[in-house]
Amino acid sequence: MSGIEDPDDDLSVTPPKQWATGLPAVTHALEYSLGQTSVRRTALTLLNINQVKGFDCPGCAWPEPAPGKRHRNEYCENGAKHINDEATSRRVTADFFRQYSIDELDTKSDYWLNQQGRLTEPMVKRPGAHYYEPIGWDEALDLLAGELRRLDSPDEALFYTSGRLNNEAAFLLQLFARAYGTNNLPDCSNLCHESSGCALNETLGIGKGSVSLDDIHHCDLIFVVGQNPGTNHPRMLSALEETKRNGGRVVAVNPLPEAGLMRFKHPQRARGVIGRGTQIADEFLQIRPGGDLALFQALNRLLLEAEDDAPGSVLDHDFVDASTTGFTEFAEHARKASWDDALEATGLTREEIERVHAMVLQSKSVIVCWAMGLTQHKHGVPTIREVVNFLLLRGNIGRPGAGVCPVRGHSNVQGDRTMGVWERMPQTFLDALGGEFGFTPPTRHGLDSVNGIRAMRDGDAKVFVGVAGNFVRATPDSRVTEEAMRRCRLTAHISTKLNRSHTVCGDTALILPTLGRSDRDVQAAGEQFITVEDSMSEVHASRGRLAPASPHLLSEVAIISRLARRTLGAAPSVPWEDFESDYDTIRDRIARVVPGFEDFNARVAKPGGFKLPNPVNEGVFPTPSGKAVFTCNDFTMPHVPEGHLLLQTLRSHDQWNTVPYAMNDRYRGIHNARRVVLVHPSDLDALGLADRDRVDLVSTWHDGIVRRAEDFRVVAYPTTPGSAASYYPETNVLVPLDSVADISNTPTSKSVLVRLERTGSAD
Ligand SMILES: Nc1nc2c(c(=O)[nH]1)N[C@H]1C(S)=C(S)[C@@H](COP(=O)(O)OP(=O)(O)OC[C@H]3O[C@@H](n4cnc5c(=O)[nH]c(N)nc54)[C@H](O)[C@@H]3O)O[C@H]1N2
Ligand SMILES: Nc1nc2c(c(=O)[nH]1)N[C@H]1C(S)=C(S)[C@@H](COP(=O)(O)OP(=O)(O)OC[C@H]3O[C@@H](n4cnc5c(=O)[nH]c(N)nc54)[C@H](O)[C@@H]3O)O[C@H]1N2
Ligand SMILES: [Mo]
Repeated sequence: MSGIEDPDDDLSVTPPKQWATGLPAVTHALEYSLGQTSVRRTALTLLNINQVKGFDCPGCAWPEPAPGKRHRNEYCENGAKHINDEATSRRVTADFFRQYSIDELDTKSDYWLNQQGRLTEPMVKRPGAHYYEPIGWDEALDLLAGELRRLDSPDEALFYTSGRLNNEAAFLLQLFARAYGTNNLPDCSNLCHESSGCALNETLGIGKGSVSLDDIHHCDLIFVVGQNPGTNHPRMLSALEETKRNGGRVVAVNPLPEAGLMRFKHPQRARGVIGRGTQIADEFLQIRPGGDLALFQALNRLLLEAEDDAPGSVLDHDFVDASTTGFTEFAEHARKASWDDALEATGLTREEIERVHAMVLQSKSVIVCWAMGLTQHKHGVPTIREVVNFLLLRGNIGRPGAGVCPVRGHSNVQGDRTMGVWERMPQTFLDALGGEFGFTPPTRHGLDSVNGIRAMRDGDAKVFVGVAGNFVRATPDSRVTEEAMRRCRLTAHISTKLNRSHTVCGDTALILPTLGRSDRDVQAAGEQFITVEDSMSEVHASRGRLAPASPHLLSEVAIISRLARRTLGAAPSVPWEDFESDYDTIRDRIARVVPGFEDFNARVAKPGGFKLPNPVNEGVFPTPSGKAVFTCNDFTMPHVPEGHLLLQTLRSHDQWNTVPYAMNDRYRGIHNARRVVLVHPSDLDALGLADRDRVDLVSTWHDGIVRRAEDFRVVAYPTTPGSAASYYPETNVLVPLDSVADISNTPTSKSVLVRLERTGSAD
């Protein structure tokens, strides 16, 4: 047996922390790492994270400082845990799969599956079999290629990827899918920042953020909205600390008083370890979930009224006149926004909003950062459009210290989109791709993640290929999704570690194990590096330094190239063999297809790499009118009937997306348990519940289906009254597949209507 047990569910609760990081963070990271691998491997991985000649931290997409300014330990607690989870010395071998049937593996927790270690050789589950068995690479890839060729239409295949994939492999994946004949490239962005992309593309003409690290350091005011940086982007706290040192101020907007938003102790500075740390938020707005559109609309109305009182002193008329359209309609609409609606939707007081308004008036340069707290709501797209209105009014876009900053999740999620991993790439990109490789890419939009599930459910998609993610656990309505996957003729996963997507199989299932970011990658032409793009459009090289987890692993580039060659044969003429042996040859092609990558190989060889041009910062808005667009946005707050709460599903401190690393959520004071639901004490009283009661979470949706997550423990917690919070992926079962954000089709993971059914009392 593997010797790894699921940790006991033994909940204990301590008061939420008022500050993030400091010495305990370093200790926690080392503890986890040493539990996974040797002292030597731990040291080697940690010394190479985010260094110029090392590898990019796969933890998140927050940028590194310029080469000369990097700390010798340019990583955070959670990045260190994440990389050592990959560098683990534990191995999943053919013996392991002989020991456990797939049904048995399916009863194991996400934690247990991940703790088994790195996958080491290709495995297959044949139709009707109950066990995975070893298979050679040639046979595995022939099998997959054969199924792809046998489909009636290329649109019956789905190619899912997470933003973990590097640029080179991402470029090849989308080239392969399109040469094969489909735009079915669902990705984790569909579940993540799609709302940001939709809103920013429409209003600014580019779906990315506009700020650099330097802008963050030198802005006067920064909003951190719907984001928990202490856990999910810890290095952002060093940036905010610098902002504060330079005299900037911070407004945090969140239903939860997250530790990292309050106070920060820098783990790599002496005063961070022993001192009181830096106060981060100058103003904390404890908002109702989904209330952000109303908040920014109220701020916009206040700005318009302030301009009425002192004409010419509040709005940036030169900018608005020269660089935007739609101001008049927007202003008329915003002036009608009612205070009653705003206060009801936000749960804030008028004084709080006016205080923040005064801070805005005192600030020349303003940045708004956000993450999942904005994107995963029904009106996520209009909310982000309203944020853009807010910034446009005072010309806070395209100049130093100002702009939009959607803080990305996966380390290369932005790069994958740049490389063409999107089911709706613009025609200009498809033309350039087809021109370069001599074929005509399909023009019909492909399926995104939610539509991909519907297609599998309905029998319209039959082959699922997943790269670098855990589709079954990342997606909503777990039961529906699992059923949909099981209907497939074939499911195949290119992965580093075991996860639930390997235990929920189609008739045939393949596990194709691959090199991780930290593994050395040697091909025919010698040692290779890959590239990634961070949240601020910086592209740089990443080189694995460790001996690969097994001699049987292939790189993602190699797997995709070999699969493509077998599936497509000679047509169209793509030099897949050259791509596999020398990644420079891929980058030469990227340079010819993707704007901004001219002379790619030469520029990425420089320490620190290069920054992609962002037209917005040159005052150019690539929208149809050539100007930034003001929009009119409305919202309907979800109706929360009596006895119900609005549940948000989020990350604990000890998990990386679908993978729990331990059972603790240290900053929120939750220990040794994940099946907990955080509820405001006043709601507990109203619902007749007591702290630590056992409950089932039952989601209510108008399709009448009862979705239930069983056996949770209630924890009294200072969240906004009326709302609740619980961890993903355990709660994905509650998110109805059809409950999605308008326009972006992103599941509303931060807005799930639930009631709590008491099943027992505190023990
Ligand atoms: N350690 C670690 N790092 C990670 C990840 C990880 O799992 N672990 N995941 C990576 C990925 S893919 C992503 S996308 C990012 C995610 O980064 P985050 O977006 O920080 O992740 P969540 O845990 O989903 O937290 C959402 C935050 O939004 C708040 N929130 C919820 N609803 C609302 C609302 O309506 N309004 C406002 N203003 N706030 C709201 C929640 O209280 C919470 O603080 O992190 C990345 N980094
Ligand atoms: N309810 C709810 N659902 C959510 C969210 C939420 O907040 N609430 N957040 C959503 C968000 S923001 C995201 S981004 C998605 C995340 O969804 P995914 O990106 O699909 O999930 P991950 O957990 O990051 O995937 C983990 C797996 O990736 C594989 N892997 C890791 N590194 C590598 C590598 O280098 N190469 C390869 N080939 N494989 C690798 C390992 O096998 C590991 O088991 O989940 C979404 N789902
Ligand atoms: Mo994400």
